[in-house]
Amino acid sequence: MSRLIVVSNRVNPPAPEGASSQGGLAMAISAALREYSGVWFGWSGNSTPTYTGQLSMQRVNGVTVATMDLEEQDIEEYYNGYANRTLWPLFHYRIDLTQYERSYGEGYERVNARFADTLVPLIEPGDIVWVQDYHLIPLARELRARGVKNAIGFFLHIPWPARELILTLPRHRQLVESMFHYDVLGFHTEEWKNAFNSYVLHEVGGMQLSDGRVRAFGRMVRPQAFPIGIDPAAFVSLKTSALGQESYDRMVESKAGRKMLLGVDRLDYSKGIDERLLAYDRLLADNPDLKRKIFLLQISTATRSEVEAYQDMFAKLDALSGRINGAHAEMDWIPIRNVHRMHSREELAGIYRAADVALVTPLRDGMNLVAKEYVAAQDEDDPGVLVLSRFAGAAAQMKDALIVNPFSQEDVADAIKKALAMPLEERRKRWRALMDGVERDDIVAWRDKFVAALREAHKAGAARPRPRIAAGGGEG
Ligand code: GDG
Repeated sequence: MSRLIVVSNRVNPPAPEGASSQGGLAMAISAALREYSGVWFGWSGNSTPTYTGQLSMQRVNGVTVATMDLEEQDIEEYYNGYANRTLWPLFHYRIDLTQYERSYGEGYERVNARFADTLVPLIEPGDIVWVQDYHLIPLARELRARGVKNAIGFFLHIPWPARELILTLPRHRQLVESMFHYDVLGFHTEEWKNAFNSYVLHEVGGMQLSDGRVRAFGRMVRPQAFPIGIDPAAFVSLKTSALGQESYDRMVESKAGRKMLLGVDRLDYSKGIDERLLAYDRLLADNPDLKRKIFLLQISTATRSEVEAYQDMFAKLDALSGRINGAHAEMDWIPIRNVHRMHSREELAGIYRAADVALVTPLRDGMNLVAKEYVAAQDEDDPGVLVLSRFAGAAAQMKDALIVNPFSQEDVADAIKKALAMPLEERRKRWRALMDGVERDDIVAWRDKFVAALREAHKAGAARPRPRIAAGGGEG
């Protein structure tokens, strides 16, 4: 059996004391690596005065982890710069926040080359390499340039933007060309995949084959949608664990008979937290009878504090929730509980379970796992209602949620009212349909489908002579 080598910006192996601090994605990757006896390679998170390319190998709970340090300048230009100040906002449709600095692009190329230099000696014939996310888009090109012939696949965890947006990126063509060195390109949804294909067909004159592959730049690649999932069984055991039960009981007690709305997000402008709060403000202003009968628990945790766009977000969020609380609160009731602390996964599962309505209203999101985790944590007999943005990748699968336009306060407010009034029978019916999807398209299905598609594509590619496509025909 061939080994699996997973490459991501950061690695997150299972903690020795157990897996509860690990997210679903990290757990799935760890499980795959144990199964295929592979290696997980990435940046250590540490800086070094000068780059040495030295690998540090460790075995953590059955998973081999290989990490390297980066220079300060690398971290600033590649990670804080190109990844989080350029690609992240651009791919989330925020060209107003996107910074187009040449030095960031150069740092990105340099670090991808460094990843390749350090990774190449680890790769053995027959290994398959699975690269994760927007930090490492050109990695396959760098590996191929160093003679790597193995199967290499890429999965993008964030949206692929519309063609008109990516044209604002200097050297967009080079970025896309580098993706043709993979065998498979994975996206969460057909929509993101189609946006990629649209660029290839209309900007570089590529063509789509009847089997779904696309051809351009004299190469062929298979773009395909692989919607990521969660481990639903793990969520059921998290919510019934001692800590999960304790947090559920605490929440139920503090609800004091009121209905609870819940938001759980990394504090990021793509998640639509301010817009959600404004919709809730509107709901309270238009429906004073709801006051004292409901409240919103908004949990927003810190992220990417090095990047300016994130620095004043807490202050802004606190000011907004303070204003809304000031406008509507009564002596014995506060409309918003605004919480910044991280919770353990067990606590989170108990909180999800206690929430009557989940508000998952990003302005743009690759998938959104919170939507799936909320569904998995519900009690079958009395499930809550999921209000879900049409701009989350999850909306393509979770059609039995109340689908909203997060840019419209009225639309979100109407959906909250509908959720609060929904009869038990309808809640159960919608939840069952949602849960069936969460169970079917789980994290293991995502992983196994990707690995199978990568093996298949590489086998087919190896059996076929690589086409030499003449210059012209718009493919250069
Ligand atoms: C990217 C894409 C895509 C949140 N607060 C706490 C906590 N969390 C966990 C949630 C969930 C995760 O963070 C967030 O996942 P999302 O999917 O919602 O969003 P991103 O972090 O932006 O992830 C996204 C994903 O990649 C996977 O492909 O779905 O679209 O943007 O798992 O539970 N976890 C703990 N305490 C908290 O307070 N323990």
